Amino acid sequence: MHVKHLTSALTLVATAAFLTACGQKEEAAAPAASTPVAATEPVVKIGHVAPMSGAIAHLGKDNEYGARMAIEELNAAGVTIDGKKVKLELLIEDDAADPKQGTAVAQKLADAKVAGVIGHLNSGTTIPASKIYSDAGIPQISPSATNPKYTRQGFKTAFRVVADDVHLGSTLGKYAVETLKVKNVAVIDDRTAYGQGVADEFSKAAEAAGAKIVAKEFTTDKATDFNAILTGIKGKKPDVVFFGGMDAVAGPMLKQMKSLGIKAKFMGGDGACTAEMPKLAGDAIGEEQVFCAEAGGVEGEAKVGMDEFRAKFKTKFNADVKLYAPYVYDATKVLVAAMVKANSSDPAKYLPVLAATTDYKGVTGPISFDEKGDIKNGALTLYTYKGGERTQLAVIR
Ligand code: ABU
Repeated sequence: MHVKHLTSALTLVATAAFLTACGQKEEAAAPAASTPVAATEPVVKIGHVAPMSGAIAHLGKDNEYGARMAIEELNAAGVTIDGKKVKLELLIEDDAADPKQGTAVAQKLADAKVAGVIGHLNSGTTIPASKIYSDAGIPQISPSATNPKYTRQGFKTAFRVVADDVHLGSTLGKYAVETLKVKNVAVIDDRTAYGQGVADEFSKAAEAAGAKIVAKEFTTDKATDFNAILTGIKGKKPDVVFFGGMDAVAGPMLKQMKSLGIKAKFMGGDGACTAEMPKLAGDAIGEEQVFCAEAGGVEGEAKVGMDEFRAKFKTKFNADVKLYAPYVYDATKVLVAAMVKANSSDPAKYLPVLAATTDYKGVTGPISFDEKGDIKNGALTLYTYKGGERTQLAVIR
């Protein structure tokens, strides 16, 4: 078992006698020496990593809430492994969306002998951290990292419950040309593993569908001034600007597009497809001007579970789901379901059971993993923004 037994309470009569001898009063009655002290529940530690500081801390918090909700529900319902009721404990770490900090906290979690890890949020941290978890034999499920490389390194410990950037970028590129009828495309990325990857996939698909890439620019995930890039792009008269990056950069970019008088549509991958975008872009987010896709989704009857999750989330945290909280919630529950099924929280024992997960019924839809650890038959949800709200257009498989 990969569980840690907490030491029993050490409220001994001898201690009480010592305190009394020293003239101190006992604050609480100590049990008699002969009273059997109930052993505390074994603890199963699960790591959660996301940026809890920096520009996308709001998305890290969203992910953390998803994990907390799952852990609290599981503990309340009771989780039994190997005949013992266990207590799940969430170890929350901040990687600040920084690859170096990502590997440092991954090592910290490996040293703490966590049974599994949910995270990281960003591809740029998830990929380097995955080597550390693989070396330590610790299963890792990313609920949001979409760069394909994550699950293509041959690590048996790496899983993901969302579609990847190949799926995202190619679907958005095709949609831009075939549905939005754009001809001239400008592409900007933030030089992160995610941003550059999704922008490249978008460009390939848009070109293959007949569009012309009239500008290709890059910035960083910390930039705030895009005037030079956008001024150059304006001269090329694109029908759409695609941005590979996160909402914290996309929002100000949209504001600067508006002040420069660029009337092009704006597209982004999942990182720029958050409920926070209207807040970040303000009135620069035009009606049906912005199009993006989340790397998962459900519709029809299957949407009931997702809607219930969103309502529960709102009540519990007094906040709306921003992006990937439901996927974090499902990832956490899938991880624990594998431990229960394997009757062990020892990674070596439950890892094969996790890999064999088939049609787990999550709020984000059914979850099964392919041989790489990717979700099978992953969906995408296309969105636009109307009346200051993210509005669903379609779920695509
Ligand atoms: N998938 C968008 C945000 C996370 C990432 O892949 O970097």
